[in-house]
Amino acid sequence: MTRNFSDKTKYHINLNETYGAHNYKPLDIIISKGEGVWVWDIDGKKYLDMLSAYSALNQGHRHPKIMETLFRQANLLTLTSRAFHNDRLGEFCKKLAELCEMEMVLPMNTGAEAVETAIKLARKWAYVVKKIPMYEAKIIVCANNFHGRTTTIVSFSSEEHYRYYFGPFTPGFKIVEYDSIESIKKALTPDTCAILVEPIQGEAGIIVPKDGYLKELRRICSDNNMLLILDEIQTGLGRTGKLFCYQHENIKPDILILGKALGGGVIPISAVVSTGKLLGLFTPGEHGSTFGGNPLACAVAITALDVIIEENLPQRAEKSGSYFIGELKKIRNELIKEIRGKGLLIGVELKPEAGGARKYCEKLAEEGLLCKETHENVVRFAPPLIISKDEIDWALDRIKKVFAS
Ligand code: PXG
Repeated sequence: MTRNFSDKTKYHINLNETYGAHNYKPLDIIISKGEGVWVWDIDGKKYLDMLSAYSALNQGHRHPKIMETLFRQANLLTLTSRAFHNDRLGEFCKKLAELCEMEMVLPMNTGAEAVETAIKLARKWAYVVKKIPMYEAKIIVCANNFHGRTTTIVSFSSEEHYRYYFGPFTPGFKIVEYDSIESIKKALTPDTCAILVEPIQGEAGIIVPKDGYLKELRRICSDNNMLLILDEIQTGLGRTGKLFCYQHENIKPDILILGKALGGGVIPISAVVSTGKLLGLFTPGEHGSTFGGNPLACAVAITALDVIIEENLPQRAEKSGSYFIGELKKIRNELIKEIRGKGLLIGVELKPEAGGARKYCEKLAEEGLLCKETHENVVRFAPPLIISKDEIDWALDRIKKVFAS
């Protein structure tokens, strides 16, 4: 960025770069406080958070109700491991299962862990129920997917940069084109046990498939005795204007993967949600995690879910999102290639001549708006779902200024 850094900012950037591994390239802002849709840097400059930690902050920063639960539970019990029961786990699983209109929940910590869990579950189902010969099960995934960073997950990434040095890779995945039913049909074999897909591809640049895609996926899975696994880690919990993105097409997955905003922007918690028949396939010892289902995270997640429902966050995302996209589309700038999204998951794709989205994000940050480029040419706007119309207008003034210059 072009601005002059304060000594405090320089000190922290230097510290982070000296002692922290360089696996990220963050904007040069040291954030030290957050509240609602706003964050402040260490010099007191205020910014509107238009990234929401990649949709982990749907409820906003430090939501008072979530914070109250955090403190109350922290004063009672934080961790037991799963060697014992705790008095928050069951309530959390019940609440989440009922919200999803499913039956059972397996809690983990991070998104990638939940994806790994879903993969293990689909494979066990393949051998025990579908009777695919041992270790022959295949899972169909889509090009340009993003499901996390573990070695198995990067094994089926199509992004060279995510996987190049990290082989040998886990076999058993087939990559097909996203938003193409034809390419799935061509990839089907008797050994295929599941399709794992994002209802909207977030990291690929907010790629919204054609209407009917999920419905077709559902049909293919049902017709071919395969599981539909939806990774709603980024699209779920209100982000796209429905509680879950699959509700736009009135379908249900066999396995639903959630993370991010499940922890209310406060604590990591993820979950695999499914039927009793499926999740019941795991027997003691086959899967687990020290922190998975810990009472602190479960208590926070219960309130995080309550906030989403009580404050009508899906409906608000729908309304604010249509307004926001509508206003963005009024911006006249020939470097903008496309504006797309659903609810408050919005991407502005720039033409290659624009010279990359990063510099726009840097200019927006100077104006007090935090967002992040995804891939080379897409600026993502994904504020907390609690954002008001006034705050969107505040953002639009700045976005217009940057895109007009
Ligand atoms: N699935 C989807 C659709 C995601 O967007 C994950 C899985 C993995 O979740 P965890 O909690 O393991 O990160 C994501 C994560 C990053 C990064 O810094 C991750 C995401 C988005 C942007 C950056 O690795 N999404």
